[in-house]
Amino acid sequence: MTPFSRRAALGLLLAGAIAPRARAQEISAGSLRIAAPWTRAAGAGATGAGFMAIRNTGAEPDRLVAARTTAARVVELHTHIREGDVMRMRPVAAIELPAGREVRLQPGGLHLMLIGLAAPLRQGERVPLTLVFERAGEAQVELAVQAAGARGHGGGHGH
Ligand SMILES: [Cu+2]
Repeated sequence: MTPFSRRAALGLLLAGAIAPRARAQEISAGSLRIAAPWTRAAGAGATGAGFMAIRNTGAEPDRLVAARTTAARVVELHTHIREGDVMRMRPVAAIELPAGREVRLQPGGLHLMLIGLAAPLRQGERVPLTLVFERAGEAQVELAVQAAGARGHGGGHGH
C-alpha cells in the first residue's frame, strides 16, 4: 500500500467511525433512560395524557419534578388512587425514580396530564415535551400520538 492510499484508507475508516448513527429509541438524561414516550389523540382545549418508561441506571435516586410543552397550557404529574370502587386521578409534586429501577407512566397509573391543549393531537404526530428531573436536569422527548382509545403496550386498567 502506498502512503497515499494508506492515508485514504485511514480517512475512510475515521469517516465511518464518526458517521451519525441512527437515532436511538431511548433518550438519555444523565443516568436516566427514557423509552417509548406516547400520548393519545385528543381535541383542542381538551386534556391529554403522557406515558413513557423511565429507567434510573444510576446509584442515586432521582425525581421527575415537572414537565412542559408548547402543546398544552400546563402539564401536571398525576397518579391514580382508589376511592371505594372508583379510581381517581390526583396531582403529585414529583414522581420518584429509585436507583436501579424502571418506573412506568401508563394508563391507570402514574402519568403526565396535558391540560388545555393548544391544538388537537392527531394520530401519527409527535408532541415535543420537556421533562425536568431533580438530578439529571432537563430532557427533550417527543410523545408519539396514538389512537384516541390506545392503552399502550403495558395494558393497565382505566379510570
Ligand atoms: Cu391525570
